Amino acid sequence: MSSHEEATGVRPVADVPPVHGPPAVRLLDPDGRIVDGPAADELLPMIDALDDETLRRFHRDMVVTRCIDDEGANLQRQGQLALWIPIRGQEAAQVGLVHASRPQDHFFPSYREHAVGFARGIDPVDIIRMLRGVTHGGWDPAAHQNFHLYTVVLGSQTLHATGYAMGIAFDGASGTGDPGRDEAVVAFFGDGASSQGDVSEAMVFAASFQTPELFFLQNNHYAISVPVERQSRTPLYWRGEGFGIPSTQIDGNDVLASYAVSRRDLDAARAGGGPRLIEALTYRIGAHTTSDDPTKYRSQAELDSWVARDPILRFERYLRSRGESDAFFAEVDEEARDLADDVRRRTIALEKPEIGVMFDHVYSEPHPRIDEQRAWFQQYEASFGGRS
Ligand SMILES: Cc1ncc(C[n+]2csc(CCOP(=O)(O)OP(=O)(O)O)c2C)c(N)n1
Repeated sequence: MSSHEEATGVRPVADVPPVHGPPAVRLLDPDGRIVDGPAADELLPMIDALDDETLRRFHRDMVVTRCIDDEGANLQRQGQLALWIPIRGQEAAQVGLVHASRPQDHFFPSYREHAVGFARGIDPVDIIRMLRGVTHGGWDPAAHQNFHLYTVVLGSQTLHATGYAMGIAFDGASGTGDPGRDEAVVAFFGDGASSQGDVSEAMVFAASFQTPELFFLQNNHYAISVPVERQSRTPLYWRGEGFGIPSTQIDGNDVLASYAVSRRDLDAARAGGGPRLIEALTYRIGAHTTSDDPTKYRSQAELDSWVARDPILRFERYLRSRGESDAFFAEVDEEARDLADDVRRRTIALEKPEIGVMFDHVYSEPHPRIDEQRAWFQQYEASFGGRS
């Protein structure tokens, strides 16, 4: 009996055929050493072209995300947030991708893309605001570095992303030959979401209309408690190939692999080469959300094996081998701590929205029915005497 079967009583899918295909692209091994090989020949020149400051930035963005992520979980435990969605373990996949993008690219996240947001320059409190329930949405991507609203309905954002990418193609805003202007779209989704019909539909349209788009699949091995083996009998990146979308599997805990493959694929998509898919093999170290208990469906041994492949430690080893000092790592840790403290202070200071604000943008013009509903709601809230 496997550990998963023992923990859940669910039998794993039987007779999964052996998987063939190239190994996942990896440029950095868990000890932080550059890996040689065919992928390296193609991709390492992109890494060699990065200056020290950019490499430091990769580390900083991962550490800041982790620190704010821990703070988010603490805030939830203290009753300050309704929910938190931990990202620990997935920092490298996301940070590498962000640094491979251009400011004009649009991101359509799911709900665990905190590192994408933070590395892109989103104020963490804007994300926390949603999880504290003090906003009814109304997110303007143009005011948020082209980072669209978090999406909880699994896979639906891949359709939004593909529609947006089709718009870019129809407007002639990609493939112009000017990389400074050409735009692309990134659609984020997970291994569980890959079972949603929406994702297949999005890939059909993307392939048919050759959208300037990157499907970024973070395979963190679980859809809440369901292991990836139950979602697919083949590696997930084969799905993309089946739709005619060139697809690559990467070691998602290697920030350099994520950067280089994303850079290659986004450049190709922006230049008019059609959609691409990346499957980043990674692991959600924490719970699915703060409402979940992963010890019910994962073994300690499995968890330990992934903790040993921690993406931040791996990159820190690499930076140290290049001569980065203790002082640098201490400085980043302190900066991350300060930012997390600031996020905590500002979260607790967030005010409740005014009663009735949810009625404001239902119609562009005044509407008697809405006025009636607003008045009823205000009266209802008032009946609690300020205790609601
Ligand atoms: C359409 C839909 N069905 C079911 C759910 C409930 N649900 C929320 S998260 C989740 C698992 C998603 O797993 P995955 O796509 O691998 O993303 P991860 O949470 O691992 O990042 C499910 C089934 C939902 N939010 N939307």
